[in-house]
Amino acid sequence: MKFGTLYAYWTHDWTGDYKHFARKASEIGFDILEISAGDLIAMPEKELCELKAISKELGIEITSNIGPAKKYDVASPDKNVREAGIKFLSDIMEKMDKLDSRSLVGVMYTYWPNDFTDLDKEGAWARGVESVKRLGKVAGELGIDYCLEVVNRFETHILNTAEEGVRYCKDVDCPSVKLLLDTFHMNIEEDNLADAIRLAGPYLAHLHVGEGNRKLPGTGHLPWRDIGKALNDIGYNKGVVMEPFVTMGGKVGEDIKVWRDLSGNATPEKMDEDIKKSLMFLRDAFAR
Ligand SMILES: [Mn+2]
Repeated sequence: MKFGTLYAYWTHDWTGDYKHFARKASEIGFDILEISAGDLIAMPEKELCELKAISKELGIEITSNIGPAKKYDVASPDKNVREAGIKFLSDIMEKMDKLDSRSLVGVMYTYWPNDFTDLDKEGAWARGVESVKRLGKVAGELGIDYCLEVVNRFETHILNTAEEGVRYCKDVDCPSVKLLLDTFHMNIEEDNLADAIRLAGPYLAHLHVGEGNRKLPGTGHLPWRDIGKALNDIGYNKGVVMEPFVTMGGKVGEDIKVWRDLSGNATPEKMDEDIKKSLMFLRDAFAR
């Protein structure tokens, strides 16, 4: 398994200096830095090349995360919106190819967060499947894993459990279309986290990790050794990426709903120490 973190642990904006965060992630001992895929669209060629060069030099893999805006909803009842979404996500994958980022992860079967004004789940499912079939083809041609994130009921009504995720992947029926499970969402929706991972089996191609309150793994009550055992049972060898959200402020704090400090008022130095400790804990808990 390869271990990583989302850059947003260190910032309050859904963007940032990824070269800086790649260096930071590497210093702490990570294998992966996860960035905002939406940023790649406007990123000049030169910057893409520089980020690619630095990540290669550091031995850091870049994964790309997206929660598409409603205007790019590939499951929208409006055909023009669906087409705009397919173009947007295809353009992102072209940029990812230049960056040599081979995993697109997130809610790329609809938009995020859902506003729950249209609750036609069946319709959104069927339209999304048709769009994702086309996107999966683009992903396959570029050698990208297109990992659909299963999220909790407060963020979408379409995919809330691993069982739904597997059913959706089977409907799409495209080898590049896989699943992303996230322990924070699973803690809300699944009966048993380890069983959900076993159910996802070969469809699982990315894992987000965080405690039930999105604090660093190892600081709360989630059954990390059981999760690790399930991952080893299915022969999981892909990304395990933390998404810790522990400080208030900015668009990140607002979107993630961080209304209090969860870091223990940590200094920047302590934040780095804490994430390093969590990484060591996870590597141990997930060891075979
Ligand atoms: Mn996630």
